Amino acid sequence: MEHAKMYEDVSRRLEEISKFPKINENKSIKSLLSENGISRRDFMKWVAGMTAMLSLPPTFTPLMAKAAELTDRIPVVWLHMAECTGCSESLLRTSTPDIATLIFDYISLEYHETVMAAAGWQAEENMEDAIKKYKGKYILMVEGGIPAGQSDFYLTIGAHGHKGEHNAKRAAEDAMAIFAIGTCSSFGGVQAAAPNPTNAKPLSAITSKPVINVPGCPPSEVNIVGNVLNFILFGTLPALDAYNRPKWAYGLRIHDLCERRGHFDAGEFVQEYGDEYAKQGFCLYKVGCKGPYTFNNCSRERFNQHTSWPIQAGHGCIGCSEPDFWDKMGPFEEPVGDRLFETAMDGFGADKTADTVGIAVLAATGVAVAAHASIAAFKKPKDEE
Ligand code: FSX
Ligand code: SF4
Ligand code: F3S
Repeated sequence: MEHAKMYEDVSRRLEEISKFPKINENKSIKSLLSENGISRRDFMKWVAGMTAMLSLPPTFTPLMAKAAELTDRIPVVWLHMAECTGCSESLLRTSTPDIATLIFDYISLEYHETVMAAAGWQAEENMEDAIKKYKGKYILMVEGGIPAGQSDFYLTIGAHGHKGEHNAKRAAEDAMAIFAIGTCSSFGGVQAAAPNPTNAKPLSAITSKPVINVPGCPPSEVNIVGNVLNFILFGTLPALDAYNRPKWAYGLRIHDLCERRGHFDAGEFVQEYGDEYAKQGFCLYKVGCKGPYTFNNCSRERFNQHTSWPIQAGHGCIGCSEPDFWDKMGPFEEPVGDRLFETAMDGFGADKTADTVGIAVLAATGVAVAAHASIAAFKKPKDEE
């Protein structure tokens, strides 16, 4: 779509959303940010970063600012299934909450099982109330794989002892948009690893509504909040890859923008953890880095207010945002050799080029990106199931 037309459509949409009632009458995102010492200047800097992250032109920055301020009209219902709560923890437990965390904290107040005060009957009532009050107007975020084992007892929740699957289906029915947060909810994750004793499934397997996957174990806070902003701006599904991941976040491999990439191309590898080359920050490919097979933006966005990420900290990427990573990416500290992957790279690994640098590397990279692009173009998301 032409930018001017898109700008107009988005402005109109934001105008509509600004008529929605606020989640909390006494607070707005604006007041929340100033209470937390975040200046307008810091906010606009953050907004400009989010605009670039979503691959929008800089002229969209004022619209993005408005969208961020309007997050206080969009309630979130956040459910937990089978998982470690790492997705919530990574967002909520930062020592100095940044803008993404504050916004998220605010919009998830409506119903978030980790942070709400209610328990037992009261908690169940709160969920039912939120679903009724905001019917068709809330974003559902689900963290965790959904056990669908032969027995009902793999995941029972709350005073009625409902199955997790029951609650997820119920909340999905009336949601305006659905996000599977984390690899567990997107693909099953660790608990779906062989032999998958609880028959854990991705969220997309239990609802016929579209589910946007935001994988990563955990995903970064910017990817979570970026999806909310994208939804507020456009109200439609973003461009998705073969695994229903938004392309603005998962369109490139970790390897494509890795700070150690120069060492990979120069054939400079850490041979074992703690060696001289590790101290020099050489490439971690030979100690198992799965960055060449993994589509995510950690190398660009990092974690904890952009301070660091696995490879910067000295360990290879373990491929945590890919389907079945637990079974397919292991052993995590060994290279994959010539094993074929069912990732978007479909077997075009970097393995053959790790020792033969130069033109071969460039060719392999071209192949990888092309392979990803063509899968994304030809496979419809539902074909993956
Ligand atoms: Fe944990 Fe979330 Fe991993 Fe899963 O993250 S960080 S096991 S993706 O569902 O809590
Ligand atoms: Fe970075 Fe890993 Fe690629 Fe090396 S193999 S450049 S450490 S992503
Ligand atoms: Fe996961 Fe690799 Fe990023 S392990 S957090 S996708 S660097």
